[in-house]
Amino acid sequence: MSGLFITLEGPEGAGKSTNRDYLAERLRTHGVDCVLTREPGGTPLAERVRELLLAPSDETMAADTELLLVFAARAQHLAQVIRPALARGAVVLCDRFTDATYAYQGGGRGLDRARIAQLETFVQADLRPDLTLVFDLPVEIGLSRAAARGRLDRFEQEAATFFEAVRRTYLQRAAAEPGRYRILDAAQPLDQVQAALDALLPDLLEGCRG
Ligand code: T5A
Repeated sequence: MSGLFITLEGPEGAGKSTNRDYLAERLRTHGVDCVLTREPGGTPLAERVRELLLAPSDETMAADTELLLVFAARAQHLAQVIRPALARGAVVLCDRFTDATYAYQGGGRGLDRARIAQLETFVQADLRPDLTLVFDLPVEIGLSRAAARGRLDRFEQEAATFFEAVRRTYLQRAAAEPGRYRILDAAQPLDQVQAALDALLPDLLEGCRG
């Protein structure tokens, strides 16, 4: 058996977690076994790496350190959660995955994409998401949603130009591989975003059966 690997991506405050939960609820009403998880994180050890990545600190984190931590957490997450769930035939709904690395460490930090690709192959071998939902919205709307939650994490303290590069990278990657990505307009009211997800449901259920 082989499950379905769905990732949810987008800039800060795009509604990924909210819509991951919504999608899981819809799929479960059709009897689908869903595993909800997130990156960085998803296992106790990987969640500790997440804390290192997100905590503001007086010591500047080198971009390479950030990149390696992200992939270290991912290796653990794949081994403990994602691969076992897919092997038993579950649908994995993951809030961020390697597209975020291309967007944040590649687009935002300016790291060489070829080096990210090397680590991607090293850590994942040939595993890639079956479907990636990109929740796209103007940077200022996402940041204001994130700011409404209170204290900003290390990434959220970046300048708007960083997040413009993040957003651009997601859109470029989606344009380059349209078969894997669906772009949703996340600036719309939540009920409209969720209506767009409902429209994807028949194809998703078909994918679960296939
Ligand atoms: N990161 C991650 C990397 O740099 N490299 C990597 O490889 C990976 C995997 C943490 C950080 O790690 C970085 C990127 C991130 O900066 P995260 O916690 O997933 O990753 O990142 P955030 O984007 O900060 O998560 P958020 O929780 O802020 O955003 P979500 O999940 O997109 O948004 P959500 O669902 O929590 O919604 C935010 C708020 O907006 C409201 C919600 O109710 C909530 O209050 N909302 C809406 N309001 C109005 N209209 C809508 N359509 C709305 N949708 C949601």
